[in-house]
Amino acid sequence: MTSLLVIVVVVLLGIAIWQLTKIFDLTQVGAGHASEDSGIANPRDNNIQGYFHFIFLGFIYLITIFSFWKYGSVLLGTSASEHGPDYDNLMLISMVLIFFVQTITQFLLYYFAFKYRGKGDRVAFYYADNDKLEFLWTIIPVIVLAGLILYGLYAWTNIMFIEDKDKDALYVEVYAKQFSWEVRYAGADGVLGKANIRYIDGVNTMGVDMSDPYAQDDITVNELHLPKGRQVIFKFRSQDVLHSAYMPHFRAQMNVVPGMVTEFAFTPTITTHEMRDDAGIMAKVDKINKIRSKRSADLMAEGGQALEPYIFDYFLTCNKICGQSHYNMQMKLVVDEENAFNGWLKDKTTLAAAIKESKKEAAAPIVPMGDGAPAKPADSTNTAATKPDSTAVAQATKK
Ligand SMILES: [Cu+2]
Repeated sequence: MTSLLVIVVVVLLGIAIWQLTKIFDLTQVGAGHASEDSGIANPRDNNIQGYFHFIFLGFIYLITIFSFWKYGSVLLGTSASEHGPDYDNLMLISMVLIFFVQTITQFLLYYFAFKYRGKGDRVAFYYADNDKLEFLWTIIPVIVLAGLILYGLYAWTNIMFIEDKDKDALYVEVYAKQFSWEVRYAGADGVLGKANIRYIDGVNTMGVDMSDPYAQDDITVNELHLPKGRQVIFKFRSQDVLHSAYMPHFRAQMNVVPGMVTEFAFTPTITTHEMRDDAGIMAKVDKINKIRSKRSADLMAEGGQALEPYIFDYFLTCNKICGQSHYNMQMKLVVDEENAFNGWLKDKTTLAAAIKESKKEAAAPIVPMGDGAPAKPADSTNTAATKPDSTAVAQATKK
């Protein structure tokens, strides 16, 4: 670190000395020493600079086209939530507008810089003002921006306004901590029991207040399952630092803030299975698997094991740099048909039962199984089993 600082200081010192010599050169102007490299632009310099503007303009256009061609495929594909198309529309309109305006204004900027480059004894033309022009270039952006902002506000309120539309919304708590997620379902009563960090104890890793009657049927898991076509109201809590729950396929993101509950709601519209047949997703999966098979070949050449092919799954990921392992803070997200979802949830043990079980286990002497390993609960997605869910997605992005 110290040597880096020394290098930076030496470089800065070098630049300072170089600049000082330039100032010295400038003081010599008009003292009879003016030459080709005097630092004063001559007509030839002005011409070269004028053409450079056009080269730079071409560069901007080309890099834009190249980026669309090369990276267009990494944009978010089909949205899988009810509000998704509105969100995408707002994004598209804003981007098209920005793109259109910037293409024209950049051209004008560089064209005029070229057209009025220094030439002979041409001097700047003094032009005080033009009311009509000023009015036009004020009123057009005002109208366009006002329209965009109003439309944005309308879309934003529609997305962010949470109401239990069908009185049948699913309440889900998403709990963030360095560096994993946990999920709690409200159970049959549809109400999440109170929770506080002080109640964290053993298998009660989310600090649910077990004296609250509403908490008795709450279910904690570490894989997020959602039913298609039913509104899901999320309550976010954080145990430690600021996280951000990001579900890109659903166009959903909400900060997860320690000490408070944040909310978001959406209705999933495409199940995981349906999304796997989406053309855009299939292309992405193909691309990932091509990279994987190449990597597998290298690994096997080194005597390692081949990577498993990637299968698409939705995911919830942290979008706030929250610490060292932030990059791997992901959770698998599954969207099922309502029946399949209900079946999945029905099989889960409630937190109350898990606590009871763990107390019983703690009281009983440990009896090792045949292979010497302690007995494990059968259900691996229940948090009560304290087994981290390392999903395929988390593994796929880790490199
Ligand atoms: Cu995080």
